[in-house]
Amino acid sequence: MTPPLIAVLNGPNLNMLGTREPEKYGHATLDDVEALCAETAEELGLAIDFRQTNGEGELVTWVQECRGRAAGIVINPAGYTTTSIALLDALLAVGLPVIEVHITNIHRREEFRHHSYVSKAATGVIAGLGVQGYALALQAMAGLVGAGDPDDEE
Ligand code: DHK
Repeated sequence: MTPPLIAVLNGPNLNMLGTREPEKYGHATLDDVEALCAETAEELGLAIDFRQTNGEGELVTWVQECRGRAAGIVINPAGYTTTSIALLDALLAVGLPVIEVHITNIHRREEFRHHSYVSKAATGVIAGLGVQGYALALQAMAGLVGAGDPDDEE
């Protein structure tokens, strides 16, 4: 059985993980996060397409391209969480299960980080659990898309 494909999309400044405000975001780099996602996905019988961009338009295009290609989207929209109606519209347009991830607990931070447009399209939201939130999101996604046991030969 072909494993369901999950797009793991990362927004602006997440390419700087590891050196960016480590007291908030931790020491793991984006490569570490990709490795964690790849390992978790394999255990769960999922395939991933892991990407990062600083551009809002590119993120919107990647979401659009998920239609007919991916079974679900795990997204850390980063700074576009609170600003991007275009990203929300793209997520609504593709009609796939979406899990929104934030490394930090955005609700304990500045007021302007509390409101998320993306949450209006999200099946679930994970915030404040560090990069482990990505692994938890993939676990939840496996349930949502009905991923098979990777040891099953069917
Ligand atoms: C990452 C960012 O870049 C911020 O803009 C968000 C989010 C929080 C995170 O916790 O992963 O406000």
